[in-house]
Amino acid sequence: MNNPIALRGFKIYKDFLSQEAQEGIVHALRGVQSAAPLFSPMTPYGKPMSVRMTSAGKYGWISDKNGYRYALQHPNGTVWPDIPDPVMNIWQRLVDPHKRPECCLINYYQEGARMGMHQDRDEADFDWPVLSVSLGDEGLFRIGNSTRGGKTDSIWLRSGDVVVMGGAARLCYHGIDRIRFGSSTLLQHGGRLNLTLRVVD
Ligand code: MD6
Ligand code: FE
Repeated sequence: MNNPIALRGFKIYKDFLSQEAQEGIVHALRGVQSAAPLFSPMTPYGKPMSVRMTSAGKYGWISDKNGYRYALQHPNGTVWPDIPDPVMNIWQRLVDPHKRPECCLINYYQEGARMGMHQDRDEADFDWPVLSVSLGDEGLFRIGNSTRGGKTDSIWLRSGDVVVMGGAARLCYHGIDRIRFGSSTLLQHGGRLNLTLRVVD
């Protein structure tokens, strides 16, 4: 395993996943998405997000007119499918072999999609990191500070890269400015998938 790059306290493991490992995860995610289809969340301000989402695990992350929160059910009323083993395995290797994350949020970026600067703070215990896996097209990841604004640094996340946001970085603002649509052939219809694993309770 290569040593991670440290950027503002984020640990970035470039090329963590082999091509075969990436393909295995994409295959497993097709099963997740058939049980829990991607949907377009509405922000509490009534604007649709450009990213489509679904989740696996005990909880899924949802957003609608009532706000952002973790929910036990997909908007279609079904419980979320299990987090696929090859995804859980990454957490066990990089974070903790025993404590399991309770949510795998799946974000899909079609051409033109982006994610504004945000903190991940809907979880109960910020001592657990958030781990993210990038698949498909490259995304320009921007990292800021624990309060909004100020200087930022950016890095392109490529397919197979894994990021761990923990410690002092756990509440840093971050986002995806843009993707390079068509830069990867991993996904059948192009675009970018980002998985984030979280301990929720
Ligand atoms: C993305 N990532 O890469 C968005 N959050 O599409 C995140 O929002 C994120 O990469 C928490 C920890 C790592 C991340
Ligand atoms: Fe995030």
